[in-house]
Formats: sequence, structure tokens, C-alpha cells
Amino acid sequence: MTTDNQDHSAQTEIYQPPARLANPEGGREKPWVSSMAEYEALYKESINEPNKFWTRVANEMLTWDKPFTQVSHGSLTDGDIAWFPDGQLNVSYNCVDRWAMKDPSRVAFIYEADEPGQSSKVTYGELLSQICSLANVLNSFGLRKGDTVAIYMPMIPEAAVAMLACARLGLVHTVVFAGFSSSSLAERVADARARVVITADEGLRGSRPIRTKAIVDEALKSCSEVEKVLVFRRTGNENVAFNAPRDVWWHEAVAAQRPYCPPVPVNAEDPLFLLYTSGSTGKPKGVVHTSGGYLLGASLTLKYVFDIHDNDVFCCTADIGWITGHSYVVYGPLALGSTSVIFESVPTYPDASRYWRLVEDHKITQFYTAPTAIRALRRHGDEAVTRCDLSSLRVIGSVGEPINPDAWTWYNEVVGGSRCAVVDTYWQTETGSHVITPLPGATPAKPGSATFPFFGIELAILDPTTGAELEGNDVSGVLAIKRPWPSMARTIAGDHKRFLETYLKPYPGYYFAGDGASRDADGYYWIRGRVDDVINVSGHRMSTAEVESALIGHHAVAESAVVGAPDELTGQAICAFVTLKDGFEANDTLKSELVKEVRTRIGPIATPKTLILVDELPKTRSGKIIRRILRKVVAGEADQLGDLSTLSDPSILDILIREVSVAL
Ligand code: 6R9
Repeated sequence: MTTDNQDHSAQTEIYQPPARLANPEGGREKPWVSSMAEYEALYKESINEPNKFWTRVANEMLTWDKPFTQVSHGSLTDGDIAWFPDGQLNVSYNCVDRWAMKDPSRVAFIYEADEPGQSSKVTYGELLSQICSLANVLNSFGLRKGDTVAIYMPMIPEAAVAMLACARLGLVHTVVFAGFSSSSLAERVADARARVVITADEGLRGSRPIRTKAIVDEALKSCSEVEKVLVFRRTGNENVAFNAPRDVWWHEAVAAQRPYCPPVPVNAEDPLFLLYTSGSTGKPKGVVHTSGGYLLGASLTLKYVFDIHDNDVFCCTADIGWITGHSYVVYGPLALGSTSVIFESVPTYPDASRYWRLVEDHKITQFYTAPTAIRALRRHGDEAVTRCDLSSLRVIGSVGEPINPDAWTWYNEVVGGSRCAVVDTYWQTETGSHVITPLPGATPAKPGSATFPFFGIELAILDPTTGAELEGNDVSGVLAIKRPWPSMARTIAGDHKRFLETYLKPYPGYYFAGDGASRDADGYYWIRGRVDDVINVSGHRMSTAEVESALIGHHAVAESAVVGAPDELTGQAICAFVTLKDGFEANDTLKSELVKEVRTRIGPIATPKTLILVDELPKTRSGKIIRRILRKVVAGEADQLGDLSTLSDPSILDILIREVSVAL
């Protein structure tokens, strides 16, 4: 567990919700929740009268084809959870038709293309036609309810169109982040048994092309079950390979289809998507989210946590390849009939004012990004921010990793001009939507704390060893959730046993989040970081085992051990220890070859920042690598190695510490 010796409790400065939210000017509405008393009343209702609470909000937020009569079913003990199990709805109808019917000219997406000045809008009316045409294309491929489609696309509106066209037919999508390599893509396509892949000729990020179609071609060499590849023309590069009849151009296929397609009602528990995420082992998990509960969680949290009202322009900078992009670029905003910004570029292209110019140009009212971006932009100085007019902003959010109080304060003062609420939202791919978060008009914030549970989330802090629940305040342990909530993942695709073993069995009766946490003297929650073999690099989850197996794939490598090292910019950085097979010489060329091996096998996000070639790894007498020692050494805590009685050869420690101090 990452330890943090700061005393966070009552001493921390408390920031009250900004007056500008409580006393809105210019005809703006008051926040949905304007005081802690209101939050507490709603929270209590969600916990004490869950059927009443969830029936009300599920009917307020969503339109059902067949109303549900039962709110929930199953338990964390049995792992058989279902929400609104006899209800039926269609997710794309809820996200698009409802608003297109009322006002087709309402803007659904503002697309900010890679090149500044090239933004465009997609209205709800246009979105509906595009989704329908594409759904008819997918139908013509012979896809039927329950089939899986893989999406490997840049951040363009068509990526959302692809997701929603799947939802319209009850198909299950699996979006793979377009920074993943061909072998990572192949692994996910095969595991999900996808029959169709939707991609683009190329993507563009910071003016650099990403060869998405070429990567798909490479991946599909090992996925014979894929029948069709639908290719959207993004850059128009003529050198992109095209293999008809497997490959089909998006623009040609949709031109042949009628722009209306009736939505297929699905059961609330039918899967909406799979999303692969890293776990403790090398094999990524296909987390399964359902249609009704997930959509309710995404839209309800967005409404309350970002205080979304009519005419707001919401911008979440996450890629649609991650859960944050699913819930807060696509499903949440559209289910509210709101306007969502799709940002294709990077925060520093063409310069460090890109985000802030985006806010100014589109009068963004809520902005949501990651601590790693905040820390990186802060390095470019305040002027890059203050030269832009950010007066439209009301709520600014953070997600993906703990935000250090300094970065929080800068975000609040320089970006928010001390006039906005800062929401530090804690959640996971598996939780589907926010679970611990402030509410902008209500919660007094403490920088670095995600504050209090969202409606319906009953938290517990457990003793990591005994599993006993630690009652009262001022306690630290592992974070757990005591009862099911609508947007929680239901299973891991094809491996329910792994789902049970990862989340529900470690502490029977609880959902185990994999994070350490404490509750301070005032009842605020502080997330301390992962307690498993998952590291968090720039808000991206990486499994140490995945990186290790990529390294071992190189012919020179005997063994490897990967740990997270503290990093000022990225939160954690990947630090790899490698031993070589006999006959291989440790040198810089080999080191860069090994780093390259990881990039090609997994993708650039898994690039080790440090790679140390060592003669031996610390091991137990039974031959297990003791990663705890490596973690302590790279964190500069070699004086706190703890119990070393199991270490088979203590003499390697001094050499190891010396090698690390040279490398870091
Ligand atoms: C949404 C998302 C989940 C892991 C999670 C935790 C870390 C996310 C955080 C945070 C502290 C926050 N995490 N938000 N830690 N404060 N506000 O990021 O999903 O990619 O599945 O990562 O990220 O460690 O367990 P995912």
C-alpha cells in the first residue's frame, strides 16, 4: 500500500462551496443540491429506503419501454446482482431519440479536432440519423442482439456514433484505446469474440498520425473470427491498405442505408459493453456493464456531481477508450440531453493553452480532466491559463488518481479563479460511475480528499488482515462497499469465477475496490492508492504482470519484476528490474531494445521509465520475487524494508540499492 504520512484530518484547510454557485446570477438555476443537509437527506433516503429512492430516480432519469416492477436482486455474497431486472429500455433511445424528438437542433457534441480552429457541431437530430444509418449497416452485416463489436477509433464523434449504433441493436461494444498495440488489440478482440471491428484510416494527435487501420490489420492476422472491418475516413491518406470484401468504407456503407432504424428494446440486465482493464495478473479483464443500471449511474452522477443544467456545455477530456470517456463523454451527457465536447488533440498542442482556449471558445461550463494533465500544465506557468477567458466555468473535476493538494490548489485558484467548485471524483472501471465525490453546491472540500459517498454507496474501511470493519472516524485500511449499486460491473466476460475472486471473495459480503483508504476525524475519505499489483501511470491502470510478461517475451530476458516508482508528473512511473539469460551482455542498446519490446507488445502507455539490469532479484527461499522490497527501494525507503526473514540471499540488497540509486 502506498503510505502517506501527512495528517489530513481537521488541520487541512476547508473550502466552502463557492458563493457563485449558491447565488446564481443571470437567470441560472440553483445547484441541484445546495447544502450538506440536503445531501444528507438524499443520501439517507438512498440507504434507508433504497426501493423508494431508486424507483424515483430510475423513472425520472430514464424512459422505459417496459417499466420495472422489481428494483434489485441478489447480493454481494452471492455475486448474482441485478437491477430493475424485469424492466426493458433502449440505451440509444434514451441518449438520443428523446432529445432529437423534442428539439433536433440541440447540440449533442462539439467536436474539437486535432488542428485548432477546426471545430464542428453535431446536433441531436444529426446524431440520430447517423446512428440509425450505422445501425442499419451493422444489421446488414448479420449482427444480432448480444453479438460483440470492437471499436478502435480516435477521439471523433463517429466513435460515439459507433457505440450508440451498437446500443441501438442491443449489440455489445468493446472500445479498445487507440494507443494500444496490435497485440493488445488482438488479445481483446479474441477474448470478446468480436465479429466486426470499427476503426478509422488514421487518427491524429498533436498533428502526428496514428495508424489505426494498419494496427487493426496487424491484429487481425491472429483473429480469424472477424468478418468485417468498417473503416471511417478520418485523414484520407491514400496509402492505407484496404482489403475488400472484409474491409468496408464507412461512408459508402452508410450512404446505402436508410437513416432510421427502430431501437431494439433490451432487458435492463442485458450487457451494454465490455471494457478491458488491468488486474493483478497479466491477462486483462473484460469488465461487463449492463444497460439499465449503468446508464442510470452515469447520468445520475453527472447531473449531481457536475450540477448539469439546460444549456450547459460539459467537457471531459478522457479518451473514449477508458471508462471515463464512456460514462462522461458519451453516455452520461447524452442521457441528460446535454452538450458534450469531444476533444481529439492533446493538452499541449499547439501550446499549453489548448484546454483553456477550448473553454473560452465553447463557453464550457464544467471541465473534467486528470491530475497528471493538471500537474503537467501547471509546469507551463499561470499565464498560459490566465490569458484565456474562463469565466464560463462553474465546476472543475479531477479523476483517475489521487490529486496532490498543491495541484488541487492550483487547479482551484488558477483554472477555477477560486470561483468554481472542484470535484475530486473517485471511482473505477468496475464501479461504472462516481462512488466518492463532493457535490459542487454542497460539500466543503478538503484538497486531496474525494470527500463523501455518492447516493446509494455504503462505504466501509476494513482491516486488511482480519477483514474486520473499522468503525468510527480516524481509521485507515482497505476500501470496500457494503451493498450493490446500479452501475456496478456484473461479471468479467467469460470468467465469473475471476469476478468473484477479485472483488467479492477477498472480504465476503463486501465489494473490494483494491484501494487503500482512510476516513479522517471529520468523516472525509482519502484514497491512498492501490493495494494490489496494479500501478497507476498518468491515471492509466497498468498491471505489473502484463509489463513483466512483455519483457519476458524478449529472448535475452531471464526474469523481470515491475514496480511503480513515485513520479512527480505521472503519479507513478513504471520501473522494471530485469535479469538476463547467460551469454547476454548488459548494455544500453539492449536496454532500449527491451523498452521498445514493451511499447510494441502493449503500447506506449506501458513504456518503462526506468529499466534496471540486475544480476539477481530479491526472492524468498521458495523462489518468489519479493516485489515489496523493490517498491521500497525505488521509493527511497530502503531503510524501511520490514521483515527480511524470508529473503533467501540478503547479500544482494546492498548491490540492489546501489544500482537503483545510479539509475533513478
Ligand atoms: C475512473 C478511473 C481506477 C483506479 C482506482 C484508484 C484510482 C481513480 C481517483 C483515484 C484517487 C481519485 N483513482 N480516481 N484515486 N482519487 N479521485 O480512473 O477508472 O481506470 O478503472 O482506475 O484509479 O486507484 O482504483 P480506472
